Amino acid sequence: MSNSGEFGWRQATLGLGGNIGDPVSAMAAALRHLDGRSDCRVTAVSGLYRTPPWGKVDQADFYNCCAAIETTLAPEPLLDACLDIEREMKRVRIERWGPRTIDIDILTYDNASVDGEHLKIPHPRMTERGFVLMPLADIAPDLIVRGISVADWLGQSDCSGIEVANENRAWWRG
Ligand code: PH2
Ligand code: MG
Ligand code: MG
Repeated sequence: MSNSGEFGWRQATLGLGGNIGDPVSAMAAALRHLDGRSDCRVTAVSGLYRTPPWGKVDQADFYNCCAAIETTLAPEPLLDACLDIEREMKRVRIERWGPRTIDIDILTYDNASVDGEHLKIPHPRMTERGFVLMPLADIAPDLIVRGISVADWLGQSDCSGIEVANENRAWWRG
């Protein structure tokens, strides 16, 4: 990724998803919003995937994507920025792993390990979820997470039912 030596700018990856209303528009708006902040820039966005619900299966299919960003925000303020955007998109969340308009998760932040009550990095379940690994491998196949590359994690994950909904990486620019 570019500019890794530029003072103050850190590399992070995000996972986005949703399955209520118009999640594709919500994810696109969220990415444009992040890119518009002076302390964040979106450097790569994956294709768009349609994914079967994971965890709680009796709900609508999700749309998922991943993004690489550069940010001067520390992990906690970056999470706050993501949660602010979720609130702005009027996120509805009734239950854990249940339906939602938009979810923005921090997957990785440089090589940092964070083990806070509200924020764990790398995302604790990212390496077992095809709906994260498939889009993440579009933009960061060589990224090492818990000692293994994203491409290798993907090779050992279950991606059944996941479909490419839009392979044009500019889908979010609108
Ligand atoms: N998010 C969840 C729970 N289950 N399933 C899919 N396919 N995609 C998601 O983004 C997702 C999920 C909780 O964050
Ligand atoms: Mg979340
Ligand atoms: Mg999530």
